Amino acid sequence: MTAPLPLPGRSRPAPPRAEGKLLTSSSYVEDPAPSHGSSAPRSAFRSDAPALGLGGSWRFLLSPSAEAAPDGIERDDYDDKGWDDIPVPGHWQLAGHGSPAYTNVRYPFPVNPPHVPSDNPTGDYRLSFDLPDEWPDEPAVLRFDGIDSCGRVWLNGTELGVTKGSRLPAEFDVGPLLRPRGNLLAVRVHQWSAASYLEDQDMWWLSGIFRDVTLLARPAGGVRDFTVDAGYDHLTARGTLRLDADSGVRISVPELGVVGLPAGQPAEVADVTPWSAEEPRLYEGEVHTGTERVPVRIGFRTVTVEDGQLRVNGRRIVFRGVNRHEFHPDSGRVVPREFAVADVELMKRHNVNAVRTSHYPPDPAFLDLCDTYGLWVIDECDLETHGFSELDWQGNPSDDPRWADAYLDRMRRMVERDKNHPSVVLWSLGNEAGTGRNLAAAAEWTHRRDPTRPLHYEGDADCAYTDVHSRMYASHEVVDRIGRGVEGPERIRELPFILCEFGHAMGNGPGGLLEYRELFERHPRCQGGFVWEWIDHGLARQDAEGRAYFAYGGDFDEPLHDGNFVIDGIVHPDRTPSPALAEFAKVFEPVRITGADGALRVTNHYDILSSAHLDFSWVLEQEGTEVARGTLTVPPLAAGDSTDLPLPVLPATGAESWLTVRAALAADTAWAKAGHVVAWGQTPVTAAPALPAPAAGAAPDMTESALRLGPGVFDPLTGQLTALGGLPVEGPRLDLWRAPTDNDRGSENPDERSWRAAGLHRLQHRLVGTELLGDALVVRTRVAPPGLGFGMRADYHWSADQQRLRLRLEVEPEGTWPCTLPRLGVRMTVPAALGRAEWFGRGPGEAYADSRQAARIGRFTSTVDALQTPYVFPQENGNRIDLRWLRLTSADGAGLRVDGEPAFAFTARRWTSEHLAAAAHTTDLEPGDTIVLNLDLAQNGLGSASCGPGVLPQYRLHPDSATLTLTFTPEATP
Ligand code: IPT
Repeated sequence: MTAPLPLPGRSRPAPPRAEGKLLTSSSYVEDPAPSHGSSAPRSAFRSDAPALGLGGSWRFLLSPSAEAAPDGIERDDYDDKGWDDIPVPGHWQLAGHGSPAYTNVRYPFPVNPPHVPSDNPTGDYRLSFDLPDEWPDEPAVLRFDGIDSCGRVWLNGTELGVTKGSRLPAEFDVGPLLRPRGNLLAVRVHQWSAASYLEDQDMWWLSGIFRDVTLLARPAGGVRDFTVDAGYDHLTARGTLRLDADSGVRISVPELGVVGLPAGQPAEVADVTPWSAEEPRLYEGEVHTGTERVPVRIGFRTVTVEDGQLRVNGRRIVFRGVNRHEFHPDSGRVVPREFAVADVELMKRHNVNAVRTSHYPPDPAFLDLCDTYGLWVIDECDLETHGFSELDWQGNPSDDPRWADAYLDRMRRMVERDKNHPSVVLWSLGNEAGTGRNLAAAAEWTHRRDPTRPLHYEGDADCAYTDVHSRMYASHEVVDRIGRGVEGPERIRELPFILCEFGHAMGNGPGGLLEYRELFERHPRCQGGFVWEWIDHGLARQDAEGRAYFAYGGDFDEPLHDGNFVIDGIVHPDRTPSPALAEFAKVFEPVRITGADGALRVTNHYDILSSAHLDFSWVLEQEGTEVARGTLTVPPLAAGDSTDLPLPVLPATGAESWLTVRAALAADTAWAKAGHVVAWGQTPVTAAPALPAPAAGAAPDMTESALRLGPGVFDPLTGQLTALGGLPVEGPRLDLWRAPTDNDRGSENPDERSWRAAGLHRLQHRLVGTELLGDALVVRTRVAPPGLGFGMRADYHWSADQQRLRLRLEVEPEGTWPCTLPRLGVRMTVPAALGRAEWFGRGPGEAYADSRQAARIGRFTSTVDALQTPYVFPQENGNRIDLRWLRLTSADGAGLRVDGEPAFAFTARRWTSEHLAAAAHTTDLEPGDTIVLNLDLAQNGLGSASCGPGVLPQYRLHPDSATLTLTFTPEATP
């Protein structure tokens, strides 16, 4: 007899099952009830009482199911020699055990609540630890900041309880169980539990003890918990400080002259500086008893909803926000502190003023950073049941009484943990969890527990139990209707409105941020929003040749996955900014500098701050080269104010010249040094002089194999340019195609589908004829898709002098075109050696019709390689716009210059659009032996249809007659 084959995914045979008899004690796994055994939730604080971090290397065993996990792991004498080591905090899938899986909406298991797969990967963790010598003989708690998804905990053989609520803390009383030496902590973690039904966020499924584990001494007579309520009355500039805590607990804030203020007794403080995201003034103090002292940082602020507006300290605020998931490309939802700091600093440097903690409370340390640096926070509960939308919301836990306790438990644990953070200005019940009584009950509890903060939940479309109207991905038109008060039921028309998600930043995009800003400025009740989302969740991997790339859904052979929908951040996985972040920073800059009619206008768009902390300076550039600079005296402007100033006295300039005015930090801040530019504006000073006379006069010279015109050599049979002053080239030919972006492909956008249906990716070029018209060569073509009747006449008119070759391309659509065009321009190849670009036009970064605010007029240089934006999922990128001229040169400085009449856009890459479109990862892009150069009149805008509205009408590129004029000049080594 042969041995049975092991079942895939099972490292050991499951124990025999006896009919009708429960063999396991893991029934808690499928219990919708929340944690048990843990103590009442309380504020996350660190006092002067001893604490012992238990992070580090633990012992670990992964079993394929709860049943297959070994018995007795909690016992001292259990032998874990055969186990592995694993870092805590961490996810086991990122430590070589099992693999990550990504789904957006769908649960990766059958929807049969509260049941979960019996193939339920179960990770057993063991740690032995000693107490430090000075550890007091006192009560203590063991604190877990996050276990995904369900953990059963034992200390020294005694079961402490079970915790669910992956991104929420749990504390267990352990005092009497502790030993000075040889404590044994054992934790059994299940990947799936009933709680998984409440944790269906759009992200990787990753399990384990992924946040800190800490042992905290709890001194007798110490501070059990406390709430600091620090309100601010903007009419009197007075703060009110009130401590809620057990009697005997006091608060002292020496800076304010508050000494030993007892709990329950409010104190008025005159002339406090309130806390805001723009000026995050914190007062240091202590909450104390005779036996414990807790350092606290107090920010005075009052959040209200009044007259249909969300106000802080009496001021209307506008969220220029991002949705932030916790993510690191190596460690998943374990975000080391320096990366959280990097996030916050990057945000602040890019004019982000708010964070929605999508869709769960972050590591508590992140909120400390938000307090310190100044970010408005919507703290969102760890709750999402989105997968039920696939079932028409049938069986949604949000309306099922079996889950009532779990909903309350989650909200309580978040609110109690984070209540003392001034940065948290709104609570959010969760995300995409439909509607139902459990949400209503959680809302009611929250309102009662914390009347100082309004409540958010986008799913409550009628705002039956929330305080702000919130939507995701509403189009500009809908936001405008909301702003005008003509959308939706009466109740929501009276409330402030925010876009809890907008500007879906998947791949190249979003387009249309500027037009959202305009709506936030036009309508007082439209109070901004949160771009989706901060960071691409790409996991760092290497291919067979050791080349690094970022993985997304499907890269781990998941049977069910949602591909690259998890790659939708405005920073790449390694936190390098995507062009969208620069666009965000420019669109939402807190000061606006514009020029018109020989004057400058400066407007302060901060919600609170005056402009006094900024220095203004100007630079005059002639054709992108600096000719003069100076400082600009701008009187301090209060928030909302504006001033007009004369232009500085400028020297005369001969070529096209622009004045750039910058507003920079006058002094160092926590997040940037003095000199950091927060805003800028440009105004033209000298218009481009008349173009030099077009290249003409060189007569065509025809031999059998070549037709020469000035520096150009053409194939007489095809009319194609083959060389330019000794440089082998191919093209230029009409090109209408681009490698579709995620937004072109978006489900709500028919663009890519209609483009492919129209055959724009496989156009055929028919030579109609070549003729010599005087000194000009005219190549007439018709470009059209196979199988279809419409097409485009494209006539190339070539003229030249001895140095320059000029192309006037005239296009004329024929027949009925069914769709917009991805791009309109020409494509050519040039030698691979021409790897350096210099241009006068907009830069330095990529820009598209509806995402071009960050690109300024200047002279820029880049290598061709650095022109590429390495979107995790390859797609059209790297477009530079409004070029007056471009030079592509090799290392010796020789190459090619292209002048526009008046301007053009370009991309240059070492592969074609077709290669780009076919690539699934950046490592699929192999440099070819030429550079592919696209010179365009225009491209279609980007929009944000990967999840949201498509390209706004004014940015759509329609087939129309058009002329593109370019002059090519070969350049010798200087
Ligand atoms: C919305 C989700 O809230 C968010 O988590 C993310 O999935 C986003 O979409 C898309 O990336 S829900 C969607 C139905 C609008």
